[in-house]
Amino acid sequence: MSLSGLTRSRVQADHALLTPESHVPCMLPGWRDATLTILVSPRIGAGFTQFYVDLLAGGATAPPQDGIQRFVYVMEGELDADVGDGKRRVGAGAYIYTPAGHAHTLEACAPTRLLVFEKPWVPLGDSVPEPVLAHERDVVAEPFLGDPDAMLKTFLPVDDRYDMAINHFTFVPGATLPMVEVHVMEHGLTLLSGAGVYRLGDSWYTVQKGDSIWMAPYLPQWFCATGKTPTSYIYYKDMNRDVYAAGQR
Ligand code: UGY
Ligand code: MN
Repeated sequence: MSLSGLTRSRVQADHALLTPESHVPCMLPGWRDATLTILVSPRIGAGFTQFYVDLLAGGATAPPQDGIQRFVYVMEGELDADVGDGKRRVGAGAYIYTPAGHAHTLEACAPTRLLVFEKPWVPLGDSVPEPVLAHERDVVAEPFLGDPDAMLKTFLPVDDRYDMAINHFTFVPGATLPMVEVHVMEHGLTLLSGAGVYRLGDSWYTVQKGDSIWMAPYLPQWFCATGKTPTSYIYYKDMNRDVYAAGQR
């Protein structure tokens, strides 16, 4: 209960910081024993959607809308995932990508929290992406632009069948993004551990585990990890499509 009327959340035309004390869940048709908390969506001006799903044991996801691809990251709990080649039981750190129109089922065996990114698929010739069911521990981290204090894992194949990337950064305390980035791609991000300071446009925000951020194209952005333990975040960006096709905001 807030008696102060204060929140760390901020919503601007070109970015948003969405902190847990201001989250409001909703129920949507087709989801079983599931509560959704929609963080980023076309309603804020984004070209993608980012949301939490809290499933009770026995709960299940609904299929995405037509033409929408989906990336699911398991934050907590356990579920049975079937992306077309039989059921597999997976836990925290597992992730699932399904191309638009690809049938799949995700059923929780215990209370489970998912972070989901969805994006309208932008076709490119005849190429079609493959579904992915994998675990973050099996992805090799690479130093970001040569900096071993900022390690990056790339969860999806980096080829032009895929029009989006989901990546995972781990920064040691004091590590930073090496420059203030300004780029055409859009981001959605959730901090999975630790804390830091995020520059978004001309504002600097203290951020911590559980916070989510939307960054519009061209938003100046920079990050510095603080605290005494590593900071990690997972983030979305659009890629591999020419700007006319990708500019669907
Ligand atoms: O991939 C990226 O653009 C990434 N370095 N941006 C970010 O973490 N804000
Ligand atoms: Mn960036």
